[in-house]
Amino acid sequence: MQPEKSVIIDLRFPAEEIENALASSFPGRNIINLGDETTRGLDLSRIDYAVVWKPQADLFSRATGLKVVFSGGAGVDHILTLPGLPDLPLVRFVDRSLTTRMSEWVVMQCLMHLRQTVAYDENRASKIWKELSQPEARDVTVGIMGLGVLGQDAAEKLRHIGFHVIGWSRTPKHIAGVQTFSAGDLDVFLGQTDILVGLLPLTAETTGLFNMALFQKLRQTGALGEPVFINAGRGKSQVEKDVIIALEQGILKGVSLDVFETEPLPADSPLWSMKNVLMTPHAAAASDCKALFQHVQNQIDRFEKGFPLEHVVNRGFGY
Ligand code: NDP
Ligand code: OXD
Repeated sequence: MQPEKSVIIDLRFPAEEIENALASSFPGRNIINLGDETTRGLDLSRIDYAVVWKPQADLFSRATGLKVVFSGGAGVDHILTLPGLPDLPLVRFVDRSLTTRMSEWVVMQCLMHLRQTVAYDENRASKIWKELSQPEARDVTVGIMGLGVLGQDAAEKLRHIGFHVIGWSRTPKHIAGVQTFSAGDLDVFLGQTDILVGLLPLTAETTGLFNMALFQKLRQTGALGEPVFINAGRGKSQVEKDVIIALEQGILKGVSLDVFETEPLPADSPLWSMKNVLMTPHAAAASDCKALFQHVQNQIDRFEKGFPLEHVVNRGFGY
């Protein structure tokens, strides 16, 4: 019988989380956790699988026998640009826990803008007791750009709360209760959107997409007044200087950002202290290590039984 194949783990995640998860993952397999100093200098040339997130620079020149590369996250832009990335199947992370976390974040941000959290916080700081006008979720249209795994789940949950939800994606979609638009109909989609949610991968087409010209096309007369921009896809899809000017000029009423052009966000970015900016440090939907390793194990099992891998990245499209 063939010995069980080994798996390289090369993840810039908290070491303790990786170790805890590895304790009960990949039964019967030899695991080489490159976060462990004792693996330094090991021969990796005969290892079949690697699970990576911001891997070591020489990983692919050492691990020359890989058959599949697994991304530690849902997004793969950081892997596709790695020097020496072999021409192998690249599988991204798709999992209930990650999807649920992202929808929680998106729903929370939409509700915070709907319920005017920033304005009430300001009033509280000045001890002002004043009720503000209260639009209903159904009066507000949330437009989601990116109707993949994350966009579709967020759409369903926002709809459940009562928001009117529309969505935009590269190829046409049919989603119950959600009016959908495809690439060519972007302007029509934007013109109906009060809260814009970005859940797009970073590709050549989506780089710099959230810019002033786009913000100006959002509905300016919705139930919230000016529109709101929310982004948890990738920071390089937004032009931050345009976000700042749009906020200053009242083209945008508020923003929620989890991702930034440069991460960590530089200390001199005006976004840190601007009114109506809610932000989190690329923490909308972290990968749960245990769930990640289970997903990798499932895909390896499929691969070794001769079934097609799932969630394989299309390198031509870049996601
Ligand atoms: P999917 O691949 O499932 O979905 C991507 C969606 O974007 C699809 O609907 C796709 O269209 C659409 N899309 C891609 N390119 C274009 C384009 N040029 N024009 C219009 N639509 C486009 O990805 P996920 O939903 O799983 O994840 C989305 C992104 O979220 C990830 O790539 C990652 O960058 C980010 N992310 C961020 C996290 C965080 O913590 N902030 C955590 C996890 C992910 P189509 O359906 O037609 O293919
Ligand atoms: C991801 C991320 O892509 O956390 O999974 O950004």
